[in-house]
Amino acid sequence: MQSETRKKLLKLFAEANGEFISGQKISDQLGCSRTAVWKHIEDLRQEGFEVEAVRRLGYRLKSAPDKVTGNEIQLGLKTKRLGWNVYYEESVPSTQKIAHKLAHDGAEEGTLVIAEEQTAGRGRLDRSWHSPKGTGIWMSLILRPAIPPQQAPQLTLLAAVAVSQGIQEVTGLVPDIKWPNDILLNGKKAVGILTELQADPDQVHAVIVGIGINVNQTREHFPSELASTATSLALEAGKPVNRAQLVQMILSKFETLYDQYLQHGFSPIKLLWEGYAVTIGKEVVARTLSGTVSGVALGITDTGTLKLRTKDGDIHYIYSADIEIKK
Ligand code: BT5
Repeated sequence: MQSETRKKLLKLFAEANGEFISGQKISDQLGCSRTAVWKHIEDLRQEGFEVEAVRRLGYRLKSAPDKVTGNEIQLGLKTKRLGWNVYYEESVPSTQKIAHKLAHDGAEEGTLVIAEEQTAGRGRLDRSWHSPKGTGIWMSLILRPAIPPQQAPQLTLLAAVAVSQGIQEVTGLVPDIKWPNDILLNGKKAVGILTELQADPDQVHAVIVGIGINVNQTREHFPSELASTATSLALEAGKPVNRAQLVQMILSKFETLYDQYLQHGFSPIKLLWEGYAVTIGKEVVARTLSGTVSGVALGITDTGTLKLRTKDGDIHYIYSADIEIKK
């Protein structure tokens, strides 16, 4: 994780917007020696940042590598709490697993675990999540809301809105949300969300929001079983998308929505969610662990549960399922 000094340096570079900052100014603002500043700059260079150093002018950040390291995410990050503790790895089995351990060991709210590649990425019910190297965003965010466990599914919906808003802002694409956790572009899955809990029966200790986003995959990246069902932002937008910038935008949107949620409850989030939802009003088949129900999706309740009306007029409340949209 990054030191406070590193975070300050990244803030300075972000504010300078590609212009030079004098070495003296940096060392004053960081409260450390010119030699220490130089060491931080060398670290950034090692990571692939291009920093130009010119006598008398100082340092200028010319470019950042196309990675999702803590340094890249924090360079220009606009949030107050989310994403200021980043745990980054090139390759991990699953960011979710690491986030669980960090949360268990007391990691603060807003801690983000992110990797270039997952070798054992997970979906719901232990299904696998395809996470090839350097192409997508594979991340897990730790939250600590004071809510009872029954309300945690609302955070999956909140996450879906945050990711949709982030995608829309950065790429101009308008995503669809399929209840509860899929984000689709042109009917194909581009994002999956997995929300897991550490909780007592009456109190949540930590929520681990796992978010997988297909960003820069080409068709060839997808294995044959996903070829017709999955897509990436780059495929839909017709151009590559900067992953670190998208993570920053999603964290900003997430923080705003999360603050609203903590202050005013789920209603404002529900409205926004409905704006992106494709499931509502459609004929759907809901496959749950206890059986299959077909009917019209009427909407979601105030707790985020899906309300279905069958042909016989019976109302079913679905807490968790895979949804197939018929028409
Ligand atoms: C999900 O599960 O959609 C939740 C995915 C969460 C992934 C993130 S990545 C960061 C964090 N760390 C993890 O280990 N996981 C989280 P579910 O609704 O069960 O969908 C899983 C199904 O989606 C699979 O059975 C495949 O059919 C399909 N799938 C797998 N990889 C995909 C991909 N990259 N893009 C689109 N669909 C995929």
